[in-house]
Amino acid sequence: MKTILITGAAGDVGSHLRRELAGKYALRLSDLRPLTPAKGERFARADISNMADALRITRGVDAIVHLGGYSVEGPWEGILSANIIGCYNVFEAARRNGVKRILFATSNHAVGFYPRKQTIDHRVYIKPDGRYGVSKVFGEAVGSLYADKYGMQVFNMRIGNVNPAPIDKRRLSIWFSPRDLAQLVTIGIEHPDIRFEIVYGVSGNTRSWYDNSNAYRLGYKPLDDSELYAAQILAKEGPGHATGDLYQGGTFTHVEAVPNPAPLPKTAAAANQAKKRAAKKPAPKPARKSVKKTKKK
Ligand code: 15L
Repeated sequence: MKTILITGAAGDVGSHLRRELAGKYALRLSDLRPLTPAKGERFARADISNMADALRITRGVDAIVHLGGYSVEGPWEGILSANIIGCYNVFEAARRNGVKRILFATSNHAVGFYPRKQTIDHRVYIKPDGRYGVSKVFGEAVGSLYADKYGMQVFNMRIGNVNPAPIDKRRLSIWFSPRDLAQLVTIGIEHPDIRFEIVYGVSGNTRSWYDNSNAYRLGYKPLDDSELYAAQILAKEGPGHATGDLYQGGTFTHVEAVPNPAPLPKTAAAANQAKKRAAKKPAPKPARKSVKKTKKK
């Protein structure tokens, strides 16, 4: 039985994946948050922005499903440490530990600024819709480098929205059911010819704005289609947003117009408060300059 490391295992996607893959693989789990492992799982708490932790968790595994990091738009400090430094550390630690295969959970937000009326495939130029999207593009780029330079086998899944059922109109186009997620991940782990691939992590949705032919070429046959839920979802859909509704990334394309949805990490929040307090202090009065009077002619 293969041993698979899932980073970010305590998150939503990780929880669905653990349930779906139970018994199929020996699961090693890691997360910054605590987690109680089920039978057949092993858990190691780790901060992937720390290379020593990344080296510790990637030792002795056959493949890594890298889900760890920020999963929404958020403050740059958090994204930098978890999604940029953390992602680099996971790839580099895998290389040093001789782990050949990485499945990287990239996101629809790596290409979220494509308009909804356009169908895109795995070859389109990147169009991130926020700092989170940029961090996913970074991960795809690191994967490309490690595939070309070190012969690693990298499977990038631009994941839509993993949920037992789609939750709104936009998600009808990007819904990814847990069992389809498990099927795609299994292809990423088992397919003999993976070098560097980009696929869309979505179910076989009628309203999809992706041409997912690359996933189908590798054997993916999604079992679910969000259309089953469409009437019910559309009936309760709210008024929408002028910008968000134009683009595939939805709210991620305008999220800065509203309060930031992700809380700052404690240290960064404290630093910000200190800055605000310093900014409020009245500035010292400038020294009075002697102004020479010019004679009126
Ligand atoms: C993502 O990339 C996020 O990880 C997930 O939380 C959802 O927000 C999803 O995209 C989405 O676009 O719905």
